[in-house]
Amino acid sequence: MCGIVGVVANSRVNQVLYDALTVLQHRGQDAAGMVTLDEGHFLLRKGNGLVRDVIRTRHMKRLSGNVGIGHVRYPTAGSASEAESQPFYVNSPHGIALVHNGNLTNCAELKEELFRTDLRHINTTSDSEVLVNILAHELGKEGHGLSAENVFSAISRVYQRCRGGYAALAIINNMGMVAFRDPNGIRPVVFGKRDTPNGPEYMIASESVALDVAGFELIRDVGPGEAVFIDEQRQLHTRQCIELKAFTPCIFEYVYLARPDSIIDGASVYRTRMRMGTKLAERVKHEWPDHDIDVVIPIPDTSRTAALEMAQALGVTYREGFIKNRYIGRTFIMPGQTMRKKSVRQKLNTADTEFEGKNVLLVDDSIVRGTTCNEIIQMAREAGAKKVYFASAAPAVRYPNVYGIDMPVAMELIGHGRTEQEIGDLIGADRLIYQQLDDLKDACREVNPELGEFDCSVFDGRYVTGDINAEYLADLELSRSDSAKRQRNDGAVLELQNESDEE
Ligand code: PIN
Repeated sequence: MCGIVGVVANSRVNQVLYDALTVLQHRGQDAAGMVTLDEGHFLLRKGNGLVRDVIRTRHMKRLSGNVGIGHVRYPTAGSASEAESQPFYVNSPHGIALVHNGNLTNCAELKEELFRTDLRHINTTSDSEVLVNILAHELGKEGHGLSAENVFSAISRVYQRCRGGYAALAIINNMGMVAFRDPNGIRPVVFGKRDTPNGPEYMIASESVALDVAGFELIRDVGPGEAVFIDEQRQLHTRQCIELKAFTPCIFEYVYLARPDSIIDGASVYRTRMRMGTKLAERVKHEWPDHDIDVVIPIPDTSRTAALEMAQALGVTYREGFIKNRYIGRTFIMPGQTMRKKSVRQKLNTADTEFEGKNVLLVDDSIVRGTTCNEIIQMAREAGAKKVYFASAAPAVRYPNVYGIDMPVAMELIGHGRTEQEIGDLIGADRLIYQQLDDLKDACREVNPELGEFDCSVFDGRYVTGDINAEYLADLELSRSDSAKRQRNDGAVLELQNESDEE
């Protein structure tokens, strides 16, 4: 998962971009970067780390220009190396800088095509480098002077070639900025406007919260298979560039990825999480009418919204029993179960009074690997709980994600191939309550009735793009497992050291 933002303004954009990136930081903490365009020159700063660590005052001083794009990365495809931080740049045609959130599922074929047919070399394992080259190649076919029409016809061909879930933003030198979103609308991206005495300014971003902080008014989401182009004269052009397929936005954005104060595809993320809590309470009432829950305790932060609603609907006390250390330092990328366990106790502590002698219902947004909830249940018992029940605001995560969320591979998911009973036993809960998938979908649809189907692949294993087979998933297993990451990160650590040596 990554965060992207772009601004076309009438004055320097570096600060607006920086602020937006910090607001999108929850979408990725591994790398950050920004490109601005000043009188035909692209100015770039990117690297591994948080926004505040990568982009310093000395960099801001040279990031001049009224147009720019920014990125925060959580690695999905490719490695976590410095070379794969974004934006990516290609010099031909025109000069293009691009940021991307998502994952191209046909990346290997595209890379091959780029090399053999389009005569373009890809120097990293990042699918974003592939995407910028595909866009460049298609724009190149449009010739010299580019109009909105040329941009749209190039994007139509990008949509025909690129499969998967992706939201991307590109600056085309001397032309403007273009945003596009995969034909299923899996990854989110919105755009908004603010008026200034010198004319309108536009922001395009992964989440509406970025627009809010900078005073841009949300216009709407970029539609699936649509393109939004803002030209040099600050004229906004939009076009449906490929026949509308099934619109299936990623439901996991509502579960956990997005900030609660964002509006995604017309639905307040906060409100959807409230409904998830109500639905969970209904399930308890229906399946366990004689429950003996004394207190509902959220596992901070995301689950608070659902837990509070759940407690209210059940008529049970809500208590903050886990306190999170807000000042915890950056934990370097440490795959592996032992480190994960240790980091839970560094992050969370119990307020024992809220557990002693009580039957507690702990609520989390989801259960992925099951390692942290296992640890948390033990902590609740050590704090004196009589019984520890566990509720997940999302259904069992059973399948890997191929559309840009850094989920573990199937064998690392506690829900893969296991029944709810088996999962409950493994995490050590006295009872486990999962959200039902239809209830989760309804929780979102009740907030925006125009929402229909979703990409729910991590829950139901149905990959909406129709191109995912066993072979693809086996390859994913090889490249994304904990051990594969450990090998790659050895390299990444070296690069981090090089960076600090230089500065
Ligand atoms: C919590 C986010 N949320 C917590 C992410 C843990 C799964 N995990 C998914 C639960 S917060 S595990 O918003 O960052 O506070 O099942 O993999 O152990």
